[in-house]
Order: sequence, then C-alpha cells, then structure tokens
Amino acid sequence: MGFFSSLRALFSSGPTSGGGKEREEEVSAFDPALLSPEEREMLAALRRAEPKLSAWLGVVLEGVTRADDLLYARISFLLAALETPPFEREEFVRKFGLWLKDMDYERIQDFRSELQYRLALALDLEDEEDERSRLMLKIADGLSSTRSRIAGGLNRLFLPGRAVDASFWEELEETLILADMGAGVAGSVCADLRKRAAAEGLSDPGHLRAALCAELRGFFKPPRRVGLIAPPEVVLVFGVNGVGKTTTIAKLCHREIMRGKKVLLAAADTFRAAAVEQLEIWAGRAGAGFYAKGQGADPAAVTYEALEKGLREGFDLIFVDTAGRLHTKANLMEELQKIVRVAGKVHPGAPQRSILVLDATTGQNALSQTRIFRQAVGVDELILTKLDGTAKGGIAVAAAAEFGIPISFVGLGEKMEDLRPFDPELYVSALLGGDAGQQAQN
Ligand SMILES: Nc1nc2c(ncn2[C@@H]2O[C@H](COP(=O)(O)OP(=O)(O)OP(=O)(O)O)[C@@H](O)[C@H]2O)c(=O)[nH]1
Ligand SMILES: [Mg+2]
Repeated sequence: MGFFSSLRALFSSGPTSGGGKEREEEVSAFDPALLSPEEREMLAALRRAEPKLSAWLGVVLEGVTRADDLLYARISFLLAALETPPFEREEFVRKFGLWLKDMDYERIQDFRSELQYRLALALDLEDEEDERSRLMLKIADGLSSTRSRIAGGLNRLFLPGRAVDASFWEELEETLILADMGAGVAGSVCADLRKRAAAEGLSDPGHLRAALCAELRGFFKPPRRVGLIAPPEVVLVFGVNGVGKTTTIAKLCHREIMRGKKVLLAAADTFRAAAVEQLEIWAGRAGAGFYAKGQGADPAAVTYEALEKGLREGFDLIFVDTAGRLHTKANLMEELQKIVRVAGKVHPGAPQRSILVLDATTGQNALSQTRIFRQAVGVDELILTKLDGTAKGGIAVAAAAEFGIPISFVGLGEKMEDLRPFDPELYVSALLGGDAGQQAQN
C-alpha cells in the first residue's frame, strides 16, 4: 500500500458514511459501529495526527511501554486503520512478536525503531518524507567524522565574501581529497566547477557550494531496476574478506521478506569455517528458505542446486552468499566466474544482479577491488557498508565517478534496519554539510 492509499484508507470513514455499494467494498477495515469508545477515540486521533508514519505510531503507542498484548493490539489496530487485510495484519504481528522474543527485547525504546522500519516496508512508506529524514539522520550520523574533517575547510572556503581565486580552487581540491574522493575525482570536480563558474559568472561562494553539491550528485546513477524477469531473481553477492557480505544479505533478505517476498539463501561460501551456519542462522531469523551442502562443497554446485530448488519451490528471490576472496587471488575469481556460468545454465539470465560489497572504511583500496571484480565477473551494483563512523565518506563519490556503477544501498550499522537505499541527494548533503546536513545534526 503506498502513502496515498494509506492516507485514503485512514480518512475513509467506513461503510456508514460512504454510501453506495462500491464504497462499501472499498472500505472494509472497520465498521465504526463495532468499535469501542476508546478505539473510536484512537481512530479520531489518527485522523487528527500529522499524516505520517511516526505520528501515527505515536498515537497508537501512547501508554504502551513494553512488548505485551496491548502492543500487539495497537499495532493491529493501526494496520487495520490503514486497511491492511486481516491475514497480513496477523502475519505482521506474529512475526514481530517472534522477533522480539528472539532478540529478548522488552522495553519499547529497544524496539520502536525496528517496528517503524518494518511498518514502513510493509506499508510501502519508505519514500515518505518522515522516513527520508530518519535516513538522513542516520547517514549524517555515519558521515559525521568525514564531515568534521572537512567542515572547517569548506566553511572557510564558502564564507560569504571570500575571493574565488587560484588559492580557492587549490584549497577546495585539497579538502575533497581529505574526504577521500581521490586525487583524480577531486581534480576533475574542481576543473568542471571552475569552468561552470566562469561560464555562468558564479562568483558568490554560496552559489558555488550549491554547484559543488550538484556536481557530486551528478556522478551517481540510479540503480537499474530489473523488470519482467522470470522468478526467481538471483542476486549474487561478493567482495573481499569481512566487508559485510553475509550481514548485508541478511539485511536485504529481511527487507524483502517484510515486503512479502519468498526468499531463499544459498550458502556458496563453503570456504570459511562456520560460514554456512552463520547464514543458516540468519535465514532462520528472517524466515527465509536455506540451501547448503556444507563446508568444502563446490560453490558452483551449491548455486546450481539452490537455483533448482528456487525454481521448483516458487521462490521470488535467491541471494547467493560467496566466500570472501582476496581480489588478487586468481583461482577465487575463477570460482566466481564458474558460479555465474552455472547460474545462467540452470536459469537463463541469472544472476540478474551482481552486487559487490565494499567496506567504506578501506578508502581508496575499494577502487582497486571494484576494478578487479568488474573485470572478472561484472558488477551491476555496489553496496557500501560500515559508513557509520568512517572518515572516508568520499569513497562513494570516487567509486561512482570512476566506474559509473550505481550504489544501491548503504550499511550504517549492524542492525537489520541499518541497511538503507542509497539516496545521492541526502548523501552529498550529509557529506558536505550545508542546509540538509546541518538540519540533520540539530
Ligand atoms: N558497523 C558496521 N558493521 C558492519 C556493517 N556491515 C557489516 N558489519 C560487520 O562486519 C563484520 C563482518 O561481516 P560479515 O557479514 O560476516 O562479512 P563477510 O563479508 O560475509 O565476511 P567473510 O564471509 O568472512 O568474508 C560483522 O561483525 C558485521 O556485523 C555495517 O554497515 N556497519
Ligand atoms: Mg560471509
């Protein structure tokens, strides 16, 4: 359900006021006549609230302090008010209850943000302004160390009245290099901006700041959306050791399951001890299917058989976890190429998405990893992990500028909700500060 249909659902006032058969069918969530006085009051409060998820959640969580029946009743009430069908409502509440038990969470402050994240996914409200500002806060938080490294330099540069002369351009280039954008990208950004400033007669540092943001945003391509594919969609995930492949798969899997997809995880990392068990635990927690052949098995065979299972059992999505490989090791690259070949044999077109996971804290080294993986197997998407707390936030710009590969998600921490769609605009604001960045810091 999108944002506008959520709104419509909430504001439609039930069969009694609608009139006409069509309307009766459309509005099925509540019969106001059957609501208790408290429920009627809560529905009225929802309608009075600012139309956004956090405000609605504020209304229904009033007086709820812990994970108990009252909590489940209130979540259910909100979902019903938003016209979620009864089955989906029950499933949502049941799965959330299981997760709370699994995580041993009792107090509302421990699970409120996960609840909001799950609701945003289930109700398709992630693009809502409210969710975007939550994301902004997270990204701004993650990039605060990069920003603080370069903030002084940028603030001096963009001070009103500052002369835009040769030393201005020199300092700007140095500041961008400090943010780990790399000398090549920093140089070309400055050269382009300089040309633009001359052509458009920009001499005011404030305008130049905005032009710089636009220039950086321009490097990012939107992720390719694969349309019209025969399911299952196969997503191959690779990268060097310890970058966060398996955790990222768990997070992606969680997102997709929250959106109602049937997901299978394939354990093609048969190299590292305990890798298979690690993935199996994630699959269990998320409620995904799982396929493995144990440690030491041929990763291509695991992939082949997982795809057969996926086709046979009607999965929507398969994530293939692979062994962390040093990008300099040729035999491991060959293993990855074999996985790709085999996947295409059993399911033509697979893998539909090849994702390279990069650890943002490794800085410029991420670029050589991208180059080598791209040559070996091709890369459709990049996911940048560990942006929380890195001082190398500019690496996203460097990777986008050098390879033109879209960044689909960023990892901002270890929790399930800490993987978020990449938003160039938010990212650049968070990196350089300025209006949006400052807002998020407040
Ligand atoms: N802070 C932070 N930690 C992360 C993030 N993503 C992953 N991690 C952590 O990074 C560590 C390695 O994660 P894994 O998912 O096991 O990495 P991997 O690439 O599968 O590792 P190998 O299979 O050994 O190559 C774990 O401790 C994760 O919790 C992130 O976005 N932020
Ligand atoms: Mg792993």
